[in-house]
Amino acid sequence: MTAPGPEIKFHSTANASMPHMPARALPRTSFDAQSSRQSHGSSGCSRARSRWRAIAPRPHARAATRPAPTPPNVRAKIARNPAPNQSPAVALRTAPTAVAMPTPQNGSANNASSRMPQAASPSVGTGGATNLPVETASCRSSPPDGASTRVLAGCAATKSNGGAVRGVTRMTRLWLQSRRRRIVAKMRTLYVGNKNYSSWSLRAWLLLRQLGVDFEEKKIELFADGFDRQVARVSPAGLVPVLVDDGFAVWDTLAIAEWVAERCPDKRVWPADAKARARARSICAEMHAGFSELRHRLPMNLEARLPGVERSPAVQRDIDRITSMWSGLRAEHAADGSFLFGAFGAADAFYAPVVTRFLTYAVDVPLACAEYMQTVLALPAMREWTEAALGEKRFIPEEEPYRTSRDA
Ligand SMILES: N[C@@H](CCC(=O)N[C@@H](CS)C(=O)NCC(=O)O)C(=O)O
Repeated sequence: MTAPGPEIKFHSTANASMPHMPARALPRTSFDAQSSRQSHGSSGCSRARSRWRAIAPRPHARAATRPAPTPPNVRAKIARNPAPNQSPAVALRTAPTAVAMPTPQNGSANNASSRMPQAASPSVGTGGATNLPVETASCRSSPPDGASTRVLAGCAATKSNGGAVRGVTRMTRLWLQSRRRRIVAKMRTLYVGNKNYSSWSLRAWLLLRQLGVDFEEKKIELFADGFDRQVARVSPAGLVPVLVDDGFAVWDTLAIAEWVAERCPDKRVWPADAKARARARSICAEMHAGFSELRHRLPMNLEARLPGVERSPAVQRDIDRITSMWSGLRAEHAADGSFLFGAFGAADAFYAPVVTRFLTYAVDVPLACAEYMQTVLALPAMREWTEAALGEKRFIPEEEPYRTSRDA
């Protein structure tokens, strides 16, 4: 089997001499949550969820990860002088971050070095975003805006409270930021499936990697004995991808994209323009909820070349909708860059597995789409994923309606 290369077929140069493969029976694949539920019977959400409850953290486990309490004198000061628009209770809640900041008065990092790992260490399972005061710095170099300022409320309190916590030096801030970055890099984990087959994993992984978000990845082998057990440890939904950020699990690719957009506002998950942003969300939702024929009949399989697989009218309708969508968006955003909305973002990550499918099944596309496919395939992160996929040895029959082995 040849490695995927840029052999993209587009209308003007369609190669009629491609080897023709007989289409075999078309079982469903797992690349659709609904179909995988059907094919696995009871192996899905319900079993996974009861296991999830069984392994949920006990109260004492959560308590062990709480930041150290704010000293009484600082608590009193903060309660007397809450930040504007902040109740004393909120100021106090965010105080551990604020008081951990070094000050010119005490000339040291105070308790920062001992507190940082505690504040940022994984607190298993059920914590919400508001419990995570520090880690936005890990994927952002510029100050946050809008809703995200909430997570930096500790810093806001620092500035407006003055006294012992005013006047943090730039050097020290940078030191703290880089320290946070190192800690957080270890704490954000993306659980993915097999790279050759797992299209939803590719979407989330590509988005994070190409945007430069810090994370480590862990693979859970699809259709392996331990899959249900391993995935249930991190998500009640029983599917990959799952992003565990500081102990807080976010599952489902759309939710992961939104989480990253909120936590890392400098990473441009979505276009800056409101209408373009809405359109990008629309086509991601369309991918997420639709194109079921394409997904079932032409499952992602990066290392395979299957040019002869027959395409039903329903599959062709999905293909036509996608190529017309890509052509329209490329024409509209040509001046802004080479991706669907100019710069790379979630929309491109969501359609990346379609790009690979068009390559695997030698789908004939208009020139603008062929160019777009080249652009996606040339992304450093896409190359990295593809290389890893080609290095995987596993052949998963459940994902292979058209082959009996990797060499077939
Ligand atoms: N709607 C989910 C779909 C995730 C999904 O279907 N993942 C597949 C792998 S690509 C999976 O975990 N399959 C395992 C199974 O069905 O047991 C998302 O957007 O993340």
